Amino acid sequence: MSETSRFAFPSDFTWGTATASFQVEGATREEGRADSIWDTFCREPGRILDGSNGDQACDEYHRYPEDIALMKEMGVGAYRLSVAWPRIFPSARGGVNQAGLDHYRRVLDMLREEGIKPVVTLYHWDLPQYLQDAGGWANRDTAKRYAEYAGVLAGAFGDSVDTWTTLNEPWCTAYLGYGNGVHAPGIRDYDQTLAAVHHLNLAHGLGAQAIRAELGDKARVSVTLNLQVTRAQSQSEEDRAAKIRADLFANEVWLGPMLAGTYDPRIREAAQGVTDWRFVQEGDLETIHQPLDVLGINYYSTTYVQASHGEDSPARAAVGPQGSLPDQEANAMPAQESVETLPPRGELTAMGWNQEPQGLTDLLLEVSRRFPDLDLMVTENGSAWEDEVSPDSSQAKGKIVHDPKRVVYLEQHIGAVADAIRDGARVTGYFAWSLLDNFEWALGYTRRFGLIRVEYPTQERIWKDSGLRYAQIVRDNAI
Ligand code: PNW
Repeated sequence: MSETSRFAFPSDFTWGTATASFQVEGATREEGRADSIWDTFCREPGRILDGSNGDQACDEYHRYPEDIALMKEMGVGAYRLSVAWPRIFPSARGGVNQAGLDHYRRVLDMLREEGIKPVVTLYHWDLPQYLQDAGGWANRDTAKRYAEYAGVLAGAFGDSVDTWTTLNEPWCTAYLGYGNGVHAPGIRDYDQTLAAVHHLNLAHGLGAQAIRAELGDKARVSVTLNLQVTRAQSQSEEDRAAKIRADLFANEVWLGPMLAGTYDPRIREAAQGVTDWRFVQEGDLETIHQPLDVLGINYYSTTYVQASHGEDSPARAAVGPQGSLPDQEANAMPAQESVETLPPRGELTAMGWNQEPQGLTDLLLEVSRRFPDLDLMVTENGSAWEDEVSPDSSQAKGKIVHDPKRVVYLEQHIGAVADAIRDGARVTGYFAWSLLDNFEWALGYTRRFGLIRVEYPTQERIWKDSGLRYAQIVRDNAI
C-alpha cells in the first residue's frame, strides 16, 4: 500500500470487532451452564501457561451493556460474538436451558437497539464436556448434536442475527485439539485428528442445513477459516512440494469439501498409514457442500517452509503456534514429515508470529480468484505485544494505553485489505481481534490482543491508542 494514496472503502463495508464466548464471558457456573472442554482443560496442571481459567475472563456475561456502549463509542457497525453451547444444552440428556437462551436474547436485543449488527459464531471451541466424554469431534454423533444446537439457535434468534457462522477455525479445533494437543481436549492422535476434520466439515454442512430449515433463504450463512498463507523458501521443486503438502492439510481439507464438495485426492494419498478414512460415509460430501453467503477469513501471519530431509528441525520448536509450551514440538498437522517450517522473520509479535500484511492481500485475492462469486469477510485480524505500558493513572482524566505497534499493525493490515479490494477481491467487512484483551487459550491472560485494555483485578476498561485509531478509520471509512 503506498503511503500517499488514500483508499475509501465501499459505503456498505462492515467494520466490526470480534470476541468469543469462552475468552470473554466468565460466569462459567451461572444460570445453568455446564462445563466445556476448556473448563476441564484449564484444571489440568501445565495446560495453561499462567495456570488461569475462564471463570472470570472479562466478565462479559454481566458487563455486556458497558462493552456494547464502548463499541457504540468506537463507531463499529457489527459485533462478532459466539454462543456458548454448554449454556444452551447443558446436559447429555438434551433439553434446552431457557436461561441460556434468555441471556443471548438480551445481548442481541441491546446490540440491535444500538444499531450494531450481530455476527454470531455457533462454535468457537467451547464444546460441552459431556460430548467430549463420548469422543468429541472424533465421534460422528457430535456433528449431529451440533446440528440440533444450530437449529435451536436459528429458531430462537432468526430475527436478530445478521450473519450465522457455523464454526470458527476448525483448523485449530482439529489440529491443536487432537494433533499436537496444545488446545482442549489435549489429544495427540493423527487418526482422531482426521476424524475430527471430517466431522467438523460434516457439522458445518448439517448446521447450515439446520439454519436454512428454520429460516430459509433469509439466513446469511458463513463459516470462518484461518486459511494459512504458506510460502515456499525457494522455487525448487521440492520446496514447492513442501508448500503444497502444508496447503493440502491446512486449507484444502476445508475449502474442498465446503466449497467444492470434494477432498483433493492428494490428501488421502498423503495420509495413507495415518488413517483409513472409515469415517467418510456415502453422501457426506454433498451434505458438507452447502451454499455459503459469505466466507470468513482469519488472518494473523505467514509461514515459510522448505523441504525437510528428515533431521529434526530445530526451527520447529521456535515457531510452534503457541510460543513457549512444550507440546508444540509435535506438528499440529499430520503427514508433514516432508515439510520443514522455518523460523519467522522480522519483528515478531508477542505470539512469536511474523508480520506480513502482504500475506492478507495475497490470500484475499487468491480466494476471490478461485471462488469469484463468493463474498469474503476478514473475521479476525490483530496482534499482541509485550511492550504495552500500563496506563498512567496520574493523568487523572483520559487514561489511555499507548500501543504504537498495534496501531501500525492495524493500519498496515487494513491497508492490505484495501489493496485486495482495489485489485478485485470481494471483501465486504473487517473485524478487529479483539474488542478487549481476553483469555488467550493456552497462553491464558499473558497475551493481550485488545483495542481496549482490561485491568483484570478490577475489570476496568481502558482505551488504547489502537482503539481510538480504529474508531477514526471506521468514521472515515477510509485508510
Ligand atoms: C484465533 N495458531 O486463534 C482464534 O479464533 C481466537 O480465538 C484467538 O484469540 C486469536 O486467533 C489469536 O490467537 C488461533 O496456533 C490460535 O496457529 C492459535 C493459532 C491460530 C489461531
